[in-house]
Amino acid sequence: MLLSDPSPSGNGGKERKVRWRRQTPCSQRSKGLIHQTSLSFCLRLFYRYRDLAPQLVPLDYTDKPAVTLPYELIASMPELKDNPFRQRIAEVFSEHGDGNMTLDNFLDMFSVLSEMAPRDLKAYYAFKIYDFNNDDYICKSDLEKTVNKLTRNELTPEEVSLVCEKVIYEADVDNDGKLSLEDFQHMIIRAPDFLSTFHIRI
Ligand SMILES: [Ca+2]
Ligand SMILES: [Ca+2]
Repeated sequence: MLLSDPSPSGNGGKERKVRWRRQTPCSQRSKGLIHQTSLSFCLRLFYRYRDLAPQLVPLDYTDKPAVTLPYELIASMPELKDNPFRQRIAEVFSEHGDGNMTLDNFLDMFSVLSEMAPRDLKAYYAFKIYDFNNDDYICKSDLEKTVNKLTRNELTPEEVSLVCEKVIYEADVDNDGKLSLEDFQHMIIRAPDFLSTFHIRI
């Protein structure tokens, strides 16, 4: 059964994680992530997934049923419904980028969001979540959306613009005016708030 299937450690350096995410099929990715968590955690997640739509999600996953739950159900979970990034989070972890989730997607998502996930892994996904236009860089407009969500629209546009310029000025190590994953990883060491919305206890 998927949930109890042990797998070799998917741990490794940052580069290895990125390649692994891009090239490995979803089910294997999940096993790699799940390996870093406990079986009871995975079972709890499975039942949470199933509780969202018991009529759609079977108890037996031996034959990997093709079940996908709509974003609206995922976003209604108490752990996500007040998170300003819930839609981006669901999009990034969903198979087709639409926020609808298979069980594998769901397990991936909460494994990365859990407090057990390594900071590098969280940072990698935070980067993807903040990269609203999916071009592998966080530019000023991505950052403005991010800061608006992080501050729940409490700053004026001028203040947001100033914050973003300062962040880019300080974090843009290679001076190309936008943040690469490497720039971003440098930044969150000094500004850990950028990871704060990605710790979810479930
Ligand atoms: Ca971008
Ligand atoms: Ca840069």
